[in-house]
Amino acid sequence: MKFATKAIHAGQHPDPATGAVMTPIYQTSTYAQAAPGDHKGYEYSRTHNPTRDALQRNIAALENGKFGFCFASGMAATDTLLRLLKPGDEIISTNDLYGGTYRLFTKVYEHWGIKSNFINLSTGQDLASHISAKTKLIWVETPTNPMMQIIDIQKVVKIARQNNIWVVVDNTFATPYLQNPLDLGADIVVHSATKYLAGHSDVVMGAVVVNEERLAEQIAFLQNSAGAVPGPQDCFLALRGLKTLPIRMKQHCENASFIAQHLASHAKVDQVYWPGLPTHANHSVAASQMNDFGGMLSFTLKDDQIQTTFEVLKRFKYFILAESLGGVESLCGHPASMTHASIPKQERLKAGLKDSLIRLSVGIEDKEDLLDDIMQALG
Ligand code: P1T
Repeated sequence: MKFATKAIHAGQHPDPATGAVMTPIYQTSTYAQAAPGDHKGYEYSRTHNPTRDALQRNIAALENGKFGFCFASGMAATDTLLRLLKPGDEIISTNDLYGGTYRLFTKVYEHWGIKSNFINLSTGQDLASHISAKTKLIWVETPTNPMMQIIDIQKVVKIARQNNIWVVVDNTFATPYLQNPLDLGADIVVHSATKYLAGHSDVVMGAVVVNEERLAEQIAFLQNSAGAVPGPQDCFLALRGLKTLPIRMKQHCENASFIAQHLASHAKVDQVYWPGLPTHANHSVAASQMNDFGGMLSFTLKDDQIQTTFEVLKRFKYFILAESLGGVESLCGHPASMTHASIPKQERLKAGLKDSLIRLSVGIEDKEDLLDDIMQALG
């Protein structure tokens, strides 16, 4: 089955009870048993729910994986994966990543004896020298949020394999339409399904996909034991959103490309970070491991004063100033004070996250309208 067919059909079949073509919302917490243990495969909805099962199968198929798991948020998915570790274990991650992930690694898990090292994985140079016997997991975000660094997944996997370390790839920005980390050797793919997968800014959800059966058993155990599962209504919305993932992503990419090129020649713009630009530091890696370059881009202003940046952000009309990304509508954000405020300024600056950085989630509206909006906002 090819990608667009999988997006619509994988993991789903007409409802056995009624023939309903769309997977019903099984809004139930529990299931009748004829005798103790004599049931139809469903006992309690924290463990299994038919709407969630269909969604999990669908996301697994899109990621070319065998086992999918959904969670109540992207952070709940990440939290569940970190429970695979033990006190004393260490994580290596990128020096540019979603602020909430950084916060969970540093402010929550360090208390439990799990240390994280944040290094620039996009240069491909430093990784081996940071690995120790304690390193159990390498956490890759690519493209990174919000600097759009690209990390060579196969290069990371090669070093990790030599050292028996799990590689997790947060595939939120790329989606399985653009990038398939499991095919590149990663052990685990994680998503904020809140974003492109669900696609309409109406659901908060996370997802994990793996191929290895033992790892799947551990994650299933944690999903059920810790219990951060999404409700069936949200699973239905995500399933519906996924059906249009390929056509949405095509348009996101086309619109972002158009905008990135115009921003790159704008007199008030300093740097444009979009991996599809030939000037992007990791463009060739992006071109080899992604099918296109995505709908997220960031840029800095030549005038680096925070006040100037805020004035630009206030002038946007179609781009709504809001956290999050990946919906059909365009959003703009100020990472330094919004999504990445939990990262200390000196750490942010190491990755180039300046006060004048504006992040755009380019939606699928008419691209000329979007460009007009940016031009008037820049003044
Ligand atoms: O928001 P939640 O569904 O819990 O997902 C967390 C998360 C994980 N990984 C990446 C790459 C993310 O971007 C996010 C959430 N990010 C935002 C809310 C944001 O505006 O960047």
